[in-house]
Amino acid sequence: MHVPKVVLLFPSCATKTFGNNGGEGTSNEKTIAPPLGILYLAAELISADMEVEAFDFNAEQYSKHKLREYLVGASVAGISIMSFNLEEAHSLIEDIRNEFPHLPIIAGGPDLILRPRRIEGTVATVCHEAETIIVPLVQAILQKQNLGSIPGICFRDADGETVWGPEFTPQMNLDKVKFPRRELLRVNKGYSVVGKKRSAKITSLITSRGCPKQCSFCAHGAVSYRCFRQRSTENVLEEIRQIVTEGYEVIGIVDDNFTADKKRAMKILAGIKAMNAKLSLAVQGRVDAADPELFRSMREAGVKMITFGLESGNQDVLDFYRKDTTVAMNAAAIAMADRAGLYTGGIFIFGAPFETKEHFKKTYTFATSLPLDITTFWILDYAYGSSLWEEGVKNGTHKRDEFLIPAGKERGTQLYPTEELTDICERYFFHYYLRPHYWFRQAMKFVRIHDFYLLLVILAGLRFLIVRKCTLLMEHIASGLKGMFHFKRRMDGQIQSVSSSDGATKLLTDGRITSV
Ligand code: B12
Ligand code: SF4
Repeated sequence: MHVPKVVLLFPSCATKTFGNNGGEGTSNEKTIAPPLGILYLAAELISADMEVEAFDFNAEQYSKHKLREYLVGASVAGISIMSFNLEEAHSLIEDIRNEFPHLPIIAGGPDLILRPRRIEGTVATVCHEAETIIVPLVQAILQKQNLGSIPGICFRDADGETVWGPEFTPQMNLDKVKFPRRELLRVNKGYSVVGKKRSAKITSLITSRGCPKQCSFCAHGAVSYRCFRQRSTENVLEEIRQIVTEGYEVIGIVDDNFTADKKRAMKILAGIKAMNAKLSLAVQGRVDAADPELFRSMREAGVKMITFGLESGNQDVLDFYRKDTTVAMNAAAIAMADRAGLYTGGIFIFGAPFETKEHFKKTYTFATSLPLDITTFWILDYAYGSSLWEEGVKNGTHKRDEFLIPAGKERGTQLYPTEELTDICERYFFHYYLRPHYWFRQAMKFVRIHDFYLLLVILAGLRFLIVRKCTLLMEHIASGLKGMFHFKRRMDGQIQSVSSSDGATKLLTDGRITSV
């Protein structure tokens, strides 16, 4: 009997962002978590007796040669799309169509949940969580049936019109969803927080979908049907037992808000502790859930690191983001987590419309006053699906088809231009880590909690800083060389003069360079 093979592909993401390496593979840098979405779908397809292969081009370098090799014998190809890999997804579809013109392609992913539409080159586009959709869809494609009865999808009919399937109802009981098939990714060992060679076997886990809060900059609600769904403790623990059996040593719990329900979180943590499995975990939490007992259970269960979205050291900014938190809560949560022996991460955002340099400085000073082990400063983005983005559309600062717009004076959303905000974030980032006090505190913490994981993360952070600083330095030198001939432009955009580095300005006629 012929067993159909479905090949699921996660395109590379050329924009180097947190957690991906511009599609260059794990050997140069690090990709920190596997794409769970396609692994969830793989579980459904396998249980319907199909063969599945899954590849993550964020973790291994993309090439057409590999694509050809991976797609041999495939009956259907599936592409996962985030807004950030949209361009790469389109070119991947084009490559598949060139190499395998008759292979049906389907697409889905967060970008399509946020912006439902048909993707050119596909036989069907899924605009929802697809666990209940994927099997009937693939079967219908293989049997050449009409796709019109499959909910949550769109496709092009014989007349070239886009047709939508019936309305989709999301799965409310997440315990019914099969566990993701992590073993399918060939690059399993490549996912790491500290680089490939020294890496432990790492994976991610999602115990709930959505978040009960509604911070104004956050798009999580929009990808999760604006509802908060939690898996039962037993169901989560069963998956963790499976993860342990598969030999994983590190789990990143990637829930939008793992600490939303403290009691449930504590039950899961107690269950992990009881497994005695020598796991290291990383979680994200909200400061309003801070509680010595919760943090102690985390530590006992093997949680090494907790990251908080602190956003700001200014109350007016926190209120603007509708965080429902205070600066004092931020400070208390970090101190508490640190005391519990957890490795602490804090994320700050710069760029609320009224934020001045005084605000930024206050946030930076606040950050340096906290026992934070990892701190990042990001520029505020107006992300599609967030309420800030919606308000921006209404106010005319951006259009509906713009999905991720950094704050900036250019758009009237900030007092300073985007580039200046980016520079401020970068400057504060380096200042933060170049303080002797920071390194002294890290050494003291290492002595206190005596955890080699901490040492590895610190070394990785140090390596990142050095590499980043060297890259910036090289860029600076390169732009300095270019700057030896500095072009001045007239208001109308024509080149008016060019000045050499010795300061002598050679005038130009008619906008052309006459002599240099
Ligand atoms: C874990 C996580 C990460 C991890 C791992 C990413 C990865 N490789 O998957 C890390 C930390 C690396 C990460 C990084 C980033 N992430 Co992230 N991440 C998440 C998070 C919290 C969970 C993802 C997850 O596992 N979801 C659970 C699975 C089941 O859902 P899913 O992936 O959407 O898959 C379902 C459907 O989309 C669909 N589907 C998916 N693929 C396919 C394919 C086919 C063929 C079909 C039919 C259907 C289908 O079916 C799946 C099952 O239901 C989500 C938020 C969320 N709640 O989903 C954000 C999210 C995916 N990330 C997001 C962002 C913005 C980023 C970053 C750009 C952040 C940054 N600025 O650095 C980077 C980009 C990384 C990259 N490589 O492109 C956004 C994407 C928004 C968008 N417009 O696309 C999300 C939605 C959060 C948000 N709302 O802002 N992220
Ligand atoms: S920022 Fe965090 S707490 Fe706020 S809505 Fe998003 S996921 Fe929830």
